[in-house]
Amino acid sequence: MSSPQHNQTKHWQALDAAHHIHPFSDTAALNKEGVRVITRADGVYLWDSEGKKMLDGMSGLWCVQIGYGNHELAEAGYEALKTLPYYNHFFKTSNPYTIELATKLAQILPEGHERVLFANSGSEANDTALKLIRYYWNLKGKPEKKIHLSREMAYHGVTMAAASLSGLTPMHPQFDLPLAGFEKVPAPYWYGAKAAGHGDIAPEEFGALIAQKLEERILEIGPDRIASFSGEPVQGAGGLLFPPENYWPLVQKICAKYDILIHADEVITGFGRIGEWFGSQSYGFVPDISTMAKGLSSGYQPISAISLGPRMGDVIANANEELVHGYTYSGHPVASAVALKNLELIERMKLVPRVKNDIGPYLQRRMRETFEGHPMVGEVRGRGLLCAIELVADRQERSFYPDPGTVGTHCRNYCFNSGLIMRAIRDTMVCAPPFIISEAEVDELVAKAKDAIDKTAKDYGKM
Ligand code: PXG
Repeated sequence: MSSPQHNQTKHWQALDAAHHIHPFSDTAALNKEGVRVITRADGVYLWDSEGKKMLDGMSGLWCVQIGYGNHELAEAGYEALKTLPYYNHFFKTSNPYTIELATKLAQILPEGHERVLFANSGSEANDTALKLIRYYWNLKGKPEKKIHLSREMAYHGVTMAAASLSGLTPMHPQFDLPLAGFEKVPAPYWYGAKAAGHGDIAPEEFGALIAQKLEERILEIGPDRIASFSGEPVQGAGGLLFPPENYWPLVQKICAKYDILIHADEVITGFGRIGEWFGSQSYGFVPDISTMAKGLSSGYQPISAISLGPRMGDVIANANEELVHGYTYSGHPVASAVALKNLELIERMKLVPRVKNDIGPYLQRRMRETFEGHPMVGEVRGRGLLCAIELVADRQERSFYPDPGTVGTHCRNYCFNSGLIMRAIRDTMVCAPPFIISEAEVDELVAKAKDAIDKTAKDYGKM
């Protein structure tokens, strides 16, 4: 450690500026402004190095399901660190934490998902999933099935393949992506349908239309060339896009018709976020392969997993040859121990039914009644503990502000100042609080969001 100086925060900011490049940040601009140094967390709250307390409406980056400061999780990690801080699974070896975690996952995963592989992040899990999909088709004697379909505004991570799979276009030009073989189809973003020229279309009609666009694209490319369709059950970083109820069942039918594997990216929707263990269960479809991270360990350790349904699982497990893939830290014992304890705690504390029947509906009701008729709010949408508030230029026309992100950032700054962390995605304010949030804390979140949105509306002449 460098020696602390009179102003500890300024000292840290200077060192951070000199030596640390941040993800998804304009380095020069950030260095000029100075980072906020987060020093401590407990429950749903964070504290920075200046002692400012903030309600974390985002569970970090959509991941701290169980809330901060859980001692049982800390102790599970400490025990594993003392007992077996590291060993791998390459040399015909395994460890009890990872074996038990894989078994626990098989119990809670969608039916037929009996086998899992481990990795260390959502991006790695998605990269692995794409490799396994390619391998599956090679084993099946269909090597021409190589194209991966995914959706506009999808976020699947940042590795070469996961970024190629992502449909948020700003992620591509800096790195000459997407790679060849990645094709996009439209997203089932109903609120944006009018602005996109679909008129006053009803949600179910729109769900059917967007599913039909998928089928049209499959026929254009040729089903024999398509390996997989990837999708987040609810698109997260793309703006919390909840598909109409008929969308996923239709997608499942279309993929079955053309023999295309379905990959569910459950990195945000997994582990109870929208009221079932997995988002595919909430939306009534069964994936061939699922990827998960974040809530698997409540973010306490970096760990992710890839689960295989019967179709892929049987073929890959019975290939009778070496699977030439795996990371040094696949199934890390400490991360596995923490993830296992996390799943046990989520179960013991009945957090998934709490999100579904209790605190989730409470948040949704409070948000809707608070923003009903608000002059700047086009729509409040959500499910479980995911909620989005769409800030719009004209509610009747459902039209957006011309420079997407400006109003959102303006509002987010008000949130920060009042001690509430919410994300702004374009001009949509989103929250995804920890599952242990109390009703009083939901009230605080909603009141602070209302205050920030009112102030923004005033600044933009809406109130
Ligand atoms: N899939 C989904 C659906 C995600 O949300 C990833 C994959 C990649 O996971 P890793 O662990 O590689 O980051 C994610 C990650 C944001 C934000 O600003 C969202 C994510 C990550 C960083 C920022 O909303 N999601």
